[in-house]
Amino acid sequence: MRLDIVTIFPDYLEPLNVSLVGKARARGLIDVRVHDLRQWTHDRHHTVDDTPYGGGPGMVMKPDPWGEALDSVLDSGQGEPVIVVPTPSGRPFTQELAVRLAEKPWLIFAPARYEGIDRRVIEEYDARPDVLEVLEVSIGDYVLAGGEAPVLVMVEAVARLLPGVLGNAESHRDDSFAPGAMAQLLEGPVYTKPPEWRGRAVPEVLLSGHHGKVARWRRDEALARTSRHRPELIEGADPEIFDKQDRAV
Ligand code: 6GU
Repeated sequence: MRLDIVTIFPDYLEPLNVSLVGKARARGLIDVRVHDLRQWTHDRHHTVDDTPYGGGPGMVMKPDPWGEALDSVLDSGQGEPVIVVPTPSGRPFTQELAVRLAEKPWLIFAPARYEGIDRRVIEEYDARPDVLEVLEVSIGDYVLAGGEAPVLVMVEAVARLLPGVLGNAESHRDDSFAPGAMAQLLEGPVYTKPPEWRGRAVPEVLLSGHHGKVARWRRDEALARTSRHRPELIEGADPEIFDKQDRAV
């Protein structure tokens, strides 16, 4: 998979050299290219923002640098990319969207600072549905200073789904929010050695070697955790899912 990121803070994307994503890059599984938006400015001050039409606080990112940047990145590759524009007013970033993006050969991220990008830029690229897709995406109901941290979040969520990136192909089967057996439930607690720590014992069932009992215990813990932290996930779920799980464990 190829990932292009256009930003005024290339250093903000340095964490993409570390850990899971860094290793996937080193192994050639993903091709990440970070670009400085200011290379597509032509004035002495490398201006990327200006005051908003209609007044109001803050600054808006100018259309010209973004248009030149996106044209240049688009010209540098082939195939039909998805342009992801992080914004708190976007559609929610979910595991389902991460799975869909992980199936694409090429993602272009356009994180903005200030109050956002001049609307005409999104319209310009959204008007080319035959060759690309534009998705405005939010990572949650809170406001960040810019889209760079959301890009780190989305790239990690997508990268770990790519073939060969995780050591164990089963690792994301039981993820909270993964489709399948544990769909709609949050993951319960986990334990490792020693069997007793500061007087606290590991739940006995986990030491029993009884796979059926372990599976049922994990399911019950996941249900309890979900009703405590995310009751709406259970209320909104199809009860058939839980019946199916009952028969499975
Ligand atoms: Cl994608 N951007 C910004 N600036 N704030 C956010 C966000 C994105 N998602 C949640 N808050």
